Amino acid sequence: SACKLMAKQKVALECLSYHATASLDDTLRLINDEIPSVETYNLYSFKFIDFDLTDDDTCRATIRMFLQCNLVQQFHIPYEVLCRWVLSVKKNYRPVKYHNWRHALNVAQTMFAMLKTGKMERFMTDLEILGLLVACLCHDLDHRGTNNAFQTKTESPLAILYTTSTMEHHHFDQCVMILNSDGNNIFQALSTEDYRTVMKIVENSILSTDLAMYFKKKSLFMELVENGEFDWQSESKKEILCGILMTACDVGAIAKPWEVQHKMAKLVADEFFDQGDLEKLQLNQQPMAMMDRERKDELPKMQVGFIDLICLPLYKVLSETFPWIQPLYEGTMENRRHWQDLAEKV
Ligand code: 5BB
Ligand code: ZN
Repeated sequence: SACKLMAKQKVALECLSYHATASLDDTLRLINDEIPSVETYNLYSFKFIDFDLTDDDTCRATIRMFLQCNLVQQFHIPYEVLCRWVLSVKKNYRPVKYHNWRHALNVAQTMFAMLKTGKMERFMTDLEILGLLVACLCHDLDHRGTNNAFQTKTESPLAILYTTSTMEHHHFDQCVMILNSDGNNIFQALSTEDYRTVMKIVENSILSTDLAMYFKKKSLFMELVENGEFDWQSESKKEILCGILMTACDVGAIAKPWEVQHKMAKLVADEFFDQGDLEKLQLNQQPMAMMDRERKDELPKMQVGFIDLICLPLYKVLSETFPWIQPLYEGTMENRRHWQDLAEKV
């Protein structure tokens, strides 16, 4: 329709001024860098922390995960293209408080730890591993620090373009745009069939990070588990499994050691409060509790709610099916105790 076309052009115009891929200088610098070991960055651990890493380190850690999964050799990814792509992805995250490049890296690292330490690798083909890592790194591209409801309320061009899973569709769009930029296509050597398959995995996985999708996927997953499913090979079951894993990684901060979780929750809250301020100022609306600075005392209680409603049920069913990911469940339980203690003090 004319409306959608207008919206599309507005989004495209806005992206034209913002989007850029990595410079040759930065790419050459990364190519010539030595890539430290998995152990140097603690990449196998569910307790990985990015706080002490420099921006250069975050790129090297990303490359290390691709090398460690043997994806560069397996899919003939030219090393120069991989380096440029990582830098381009990083560049297309905005400096918002939580949904920034560091969050994308953390989600990808949690996926890496799930595949390796959590032994989920055995249920995945190499192509699926490639798709999942790419999806994790790209799943919040160009996030503006505001959620889907905000896009709808403000009638942003993005909300006109995509009425459901608005931001997630945009994250996938950005992912495709980067891949289609000169010298950035890490999938360039794939056969037509593999290319189609990996793009489908990336799309499904990114769209699955919409919380609205999660509740549907979780009940489908539970059904399969209750029916004693042990064969995850069919395409539809893989789709559900990948979607569930994406959510498990997306909320991975909730399972980190307490000091880290505490800091991360503050960042999430700060981003929510910024949206709340916009709602007050731009829309003259009273924001929901979660986004209202005046109600920051309720944070511990809300974290307990988030843990009970989303995180614990998810990690519980996952670790019952795949026992090696139990550390995520344990870590979340531990943090629940801390948040509950704080909630009782208010
Ligand atoms: C989440 C769903 N939302 C529509 C309403 C509020 N809830 S909530 O009550 O579970 C909630 C979650 C309330 C407050 C929260 O944070 C206060 C700082 C959170 C929360 N969400 N806490 C976190 O530590 C994290 Br991480 C998140 C995730 C934020 C991004 C949402 C992406 C969900 C992917 C499945
Ligand atoms: Zn995310």
